[in-house]
Amino acid sequence: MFSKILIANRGEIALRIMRACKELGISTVAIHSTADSDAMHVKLADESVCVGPPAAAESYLNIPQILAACEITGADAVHPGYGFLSENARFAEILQAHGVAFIGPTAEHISVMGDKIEAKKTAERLGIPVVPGSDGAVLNDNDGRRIAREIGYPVLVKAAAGGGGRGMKVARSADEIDDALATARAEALAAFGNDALYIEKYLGEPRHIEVQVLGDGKGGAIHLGERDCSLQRRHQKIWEEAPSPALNAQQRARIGDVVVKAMQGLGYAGAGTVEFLYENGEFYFIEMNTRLQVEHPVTEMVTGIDLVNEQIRIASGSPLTFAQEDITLEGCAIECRINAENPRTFMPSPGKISYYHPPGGLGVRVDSGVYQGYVIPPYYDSLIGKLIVHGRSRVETMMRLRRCLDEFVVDGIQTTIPLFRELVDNQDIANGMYSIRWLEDFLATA
Ligand code: MV4
Repeated sequence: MFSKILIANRGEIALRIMRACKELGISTVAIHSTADSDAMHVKLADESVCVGPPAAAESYLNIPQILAACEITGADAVHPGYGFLSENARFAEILQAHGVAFIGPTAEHISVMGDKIEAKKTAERLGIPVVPGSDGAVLNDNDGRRIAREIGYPVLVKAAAGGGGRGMKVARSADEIDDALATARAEALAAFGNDALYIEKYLGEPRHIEVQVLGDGKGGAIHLGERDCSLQRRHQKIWEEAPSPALNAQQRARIGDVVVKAMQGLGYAGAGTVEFLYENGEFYFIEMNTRLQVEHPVTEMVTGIDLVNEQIRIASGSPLTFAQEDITLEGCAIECRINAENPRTFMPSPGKISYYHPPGGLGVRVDSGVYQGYVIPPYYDSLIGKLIVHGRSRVETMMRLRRCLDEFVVDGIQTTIPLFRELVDNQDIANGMYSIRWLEDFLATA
């Protein structure tokens, strides 16, 4: 087992990872920018190293500085959290070359899943159902037109280097395909320096359902059920829940089984998430995330399993703590992302938290990196915390969530809490009847 872990992240996720380290008896090193000297993750770590100025490119993404911090402190492993360097294959490789373990999958698996065309080919080869579409990259505009005609309109043009919705264009008919290809290609080149495109049948109103997996890197893998992350705005999830209100036990077992077999075939190591669009009772693979995700706590609440603890054990070469038959899903968990933003416009709202009172009680978890008197810097993601509520049924969880939102006080800045107070009282949300389009429609009309 590792003796000292450097956490290459900030905010609530850095705290989350430190808690797992502490329970394993592992000492912790925080890194921080000059803007984060007063951040909670620095206060809670055993040691801390300043790695650069406020801009993430020069601090939290600064590989030479992070390597130096490992060397200075004698850290034997790095946990990257989410975002920043978490899906950077080169970072994983460089660490290993310097004798520091990367707490995550192999650089090879990060790299394969980072290329959405490679990821889709790999998924298909491993028996995962994919969205009907081009067989690999579109060669040129002629090829694109032919493929779109064969798939049948509407189609979606996607960037191989994309993800998170960037470089995507819908073509509703043959009239729109040339424009979609040209625009997507230009956007992909500008954003990623890679203009490779692929085409898929466009699904109109799917749900976003993702399956959590753990692999031991030796052909062993288990799944921990799914999360429904359909409630999002501009590809930013705001509400996630487990289990999905749209699935029954048979559907869950079927997709879980497919994903586990694929991860066993891949020899996947660590925590991963296989993302699907779900429409008319069918699952279609879109992407795989090779990191711990923001919304991992809802899975922890319904399974009772500490995913970060498992990640650390796996990276140190230990076997999985659980077999598939040990995994049972208990009740329902919902996560609300508390962002320092205007709850209507989503404009960032950094500044001083003049008063802070988080909710508590049975089935309540608040993962946050802030405290009363803390000044939220303007340089980073606006996520300041997550409210995760667990109950025996979805109805109980919703009642508890409403109570927690009433109890939660964050003064001095704007937050998304008032939006969640609306959602928890909405009939569609109460019924679990929502697709990936629901929130944007709601915001446009409410
Ligand atoms: C799609 C789709 C509809 N049809 N693919 C958006 C981000 C990227 N990860 C995949 N995305 C989508 N792919 C086909 N063939 C709709 C989306 C999509 C979406 C997916 C998941 C969650 C939210 C979304 C919001 C808009 C579009």
